[in-house]
Amino acid sequence: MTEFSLASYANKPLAECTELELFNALLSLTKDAAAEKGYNQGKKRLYYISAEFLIGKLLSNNLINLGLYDQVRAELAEAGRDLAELEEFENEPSLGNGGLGRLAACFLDSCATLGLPASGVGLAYHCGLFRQSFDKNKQYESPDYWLRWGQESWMRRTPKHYTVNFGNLSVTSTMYQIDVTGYHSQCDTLNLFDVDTVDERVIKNRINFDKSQVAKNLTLFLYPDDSDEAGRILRVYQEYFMVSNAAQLMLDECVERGSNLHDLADYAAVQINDTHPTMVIPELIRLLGERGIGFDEAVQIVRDTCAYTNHTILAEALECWPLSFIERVAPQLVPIIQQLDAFVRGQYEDDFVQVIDQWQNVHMANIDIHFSHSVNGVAALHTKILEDSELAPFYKIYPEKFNNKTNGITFRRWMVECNPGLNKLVSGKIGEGWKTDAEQLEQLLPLADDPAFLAQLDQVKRTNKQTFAAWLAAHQGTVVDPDSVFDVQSKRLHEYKRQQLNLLWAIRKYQRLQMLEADELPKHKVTVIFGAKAAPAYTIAKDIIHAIICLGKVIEADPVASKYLQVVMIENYNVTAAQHLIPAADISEQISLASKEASGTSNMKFMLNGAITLGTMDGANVEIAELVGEDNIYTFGDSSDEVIARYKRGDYNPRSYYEKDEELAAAVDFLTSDAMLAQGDATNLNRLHDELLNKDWFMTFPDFADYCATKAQVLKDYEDREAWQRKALVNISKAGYFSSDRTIAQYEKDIWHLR
Ligand code: TH1
Repeated sequence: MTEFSLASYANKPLAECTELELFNALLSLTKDAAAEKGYNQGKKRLYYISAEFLIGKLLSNNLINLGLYDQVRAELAEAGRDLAELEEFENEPSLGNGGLGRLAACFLDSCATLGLPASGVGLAYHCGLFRQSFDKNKQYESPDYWLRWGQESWMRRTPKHYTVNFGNLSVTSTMYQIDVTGYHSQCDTLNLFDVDTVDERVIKNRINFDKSQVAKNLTLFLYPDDSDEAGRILRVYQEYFMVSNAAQLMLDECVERGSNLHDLADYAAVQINDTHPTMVIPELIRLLGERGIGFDEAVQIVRDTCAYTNHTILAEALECWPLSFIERVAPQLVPIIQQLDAFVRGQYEDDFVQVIDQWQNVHMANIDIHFSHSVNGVAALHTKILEDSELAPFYKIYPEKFNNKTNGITFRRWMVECNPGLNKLVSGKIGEGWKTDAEQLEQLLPLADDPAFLAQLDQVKRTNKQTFAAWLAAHQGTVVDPDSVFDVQSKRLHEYKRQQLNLLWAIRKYQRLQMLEADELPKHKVTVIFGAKAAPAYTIAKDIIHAIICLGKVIEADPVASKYLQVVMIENYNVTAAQHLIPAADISEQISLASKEASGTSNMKFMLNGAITLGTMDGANVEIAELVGEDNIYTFGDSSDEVIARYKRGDYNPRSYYEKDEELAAAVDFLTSDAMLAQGDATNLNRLHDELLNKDWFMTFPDFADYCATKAQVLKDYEDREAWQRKALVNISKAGYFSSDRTIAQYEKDIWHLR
C-alpha cells in the first residue's frame, strides 16, 4: 500500500499553504487513496435511486474510512496546522431535506463497508437545501451555492452523457461521480446527473426565479419540501430526468457485465427511495421495449428488479401527479402508464389500488406497489400501520411483498467522527470491533455498575457540551451554559413533529418560574435547543419558528427566569450542526404525534451519543423503548391506535382541552401576550394561537399534560448524575441494533441478493 503524505500533494511547505491550498491537497490525497482501495464489483449491482443524498461534509469522513485520519492530522499538526480549521473550511453539500436524504447517505456508507457493489443515483443540484438565517425573529431563505471558490470538488465529471427527451425538448446529461468510501473497505459510487445548460443567473432569490425555461432550471434547486409536496411541474421534470438517466446507465452497465436484458434481475437491483423515482418503472419498460422485449415480459423483468421503500403515511406527501403533467414532461411514458393502469383494472376493482384515478391523477405509490417485488416500511410500527391501515387493500393482495426494514445510521459518522471523546472511551474499554460489528457495544453493559466509568462518561458529555457552546458562540454569537441541561429537538420543522408542544412546555415553565419563591427554584438551568428549517411556503411552520425565537428573547430579558431557562434556535441547522450538537445533548426530544413519524433517525443518533429519549411511542422510538427498557427512556402520550381512532371518529376538538386545563390555556394565550407581541409580529403569533385553538391537527393538547409531567420527571432524575449516566450507558450499549450496517444486511438478505 502506498504511503500517503500530504506534503507531497502541496507545492509548498504545509505551514505556508492557504486553507484553500491545503483543502485541495487533502482532496487529491483522499481521491487517490480511495482509487487505490478500488471499487466493490460483482455480477449484480444495487442502484439506489433517490432524489436526495444528504452526504454532509466528506473530508473527515473519508479520512476516517480510509484509515488516514490520525496520520493526516499529525502531519498537519507538525506544520502548525489544525485539521479542524479545514473541516470548518469545507462546504457542506446539503443535497437533501432531512432524514430521507441522510438515510440514503448512511446506506451508501454501509453498502461500501459491507463490500456490496452499489451505486447511488440522483441529481447534482447546483444549490442544496436553502440556507436559513434569522432576522426580526423570522426565518429567511437564501440559495446555498455549495460549489464555490474555485475549490476542488468531491464530484468528478465523467464522460458519460445520456439524452433525455421531454416532449419537444431534448437535453443531454452529464454524469458526475463522488466516491463513497467504506470503513476500511473498497468504495462504491454516488452518480449525480446534471445538464450543462443550467443557468444560475435565473435565480433572483430563493423562491422567486424564472421557472419557464426548464433547461436552465432543471437541476438548480433541491425542492425544500419535507413530507409536503409542493406539486410543481419542475419537480416532475427533475424526477423524469433522474430516472431516465438511472435507467439508461443501469441498462448500459448490465449489458457490459454480460446481461442479455431478459436476465436483468440477475444483474441489477433497483431500490426506489420513496415515490420520487417511481417513473423508473415505466421508463425501464419503455427502454426494454425499444430493445425488443415485449410489454408483458418487460413488466415481469422490471418487477423482479425493482423494490420500493415507503417513508411516510402523511397523505400530503403521497405523490399523485395529474396525467397531464406527465403528458407534458414525458409523453412517451403516458401509453405505458395507461397500459399499467389497464392491467390493474383488469384484475382489481377497488378504486384505492388503481394507477390512474377518475380525475386522471397518477398515484405513484400504486405503481410502485403493483410493479415491484418488495414494499418496505422503515420501522416496525410504521410497517404495521402500512399493512393494517394505510395500505391495507394492497397488503391483502400482496402480503408476500410487504416487509419491514427498520432504519439505521452509520456509526462511523455519528460516533467515530462526531464524538471523538466517546469513541476513545468506548474503544479503550472494548476495542474497535464495534465499528463494524455494532452489537459489540453491548460489551459495555457490565460497566453500568462501575461508578468510575460512569464518571468518565459524564466527563465526556461535559466536554462535548463545552465544545458545542464554543461552536454555537462562534456560529451565531449565542452563549449557552454548559452546566445547564441540554434539552434538544432538532429535525425539520413540521406540525406533526410537534415543536409547538415543546414550545408550549417552555412557556409553561417560564410562567411557573415567575410564580416560584426563591427556595423552590430548580437546581439546574434548562437550555432548550431547537434546530429546524421550515419549508419556505409552510406558513404555520414559520410561525412556530417565530414564536420560539420570540420566547427566547422574552426569557432572556427576564433577570430571574433567564437564570433557570434559556430557549435557543440554531441558525441553519444542517448535518454539520448536527455533528456538533448531538454529542452534547442530554435529552433527545422525539415527540411526534404517534403514528405520524415513520421512523425518525435522529432518535438513533442521540441514543448512540448517550442522550436519553423523551418521546412518544412512534416510529423507531418504539424499538428504542423495547431495547433499553422502561427505566432508560421516558415515554408519554396517546398511542398510535388511540390517535388513529380519534382521526377516524373525527371528533377532536382542541377547545375542550383548552377549557379544562388552566395551565394549557395560559400557555396557549401567552403566544399573543404583550410580552410576546413586544418581540414579535402580531400576524404570525395570532395565526399560530388560532391554529392551535381551532384546529391543532396534530393533537398537541391531548398530550400536553402527560408531556409536562413526564418532562418534570426527566429533569428530576437528571439530578442524580450517576443514575443518569447509567441510563446513558444502557442507551449506548443497546444502540448497536440501529447501525445502518444491520439495516443494509437485511436489505441484502431479503430483497437485493447481490451476492
Ligand atoms: C422521512 C420520515 O419523515 C422519517 O420518519 C424517516 O425516518 C425518514 O424519512 C427516513 O426513512 C421522510 N422524509 C421525506 C421527504 C420527502 C417526502 C417524504 C418523506 S418521509 C420529500
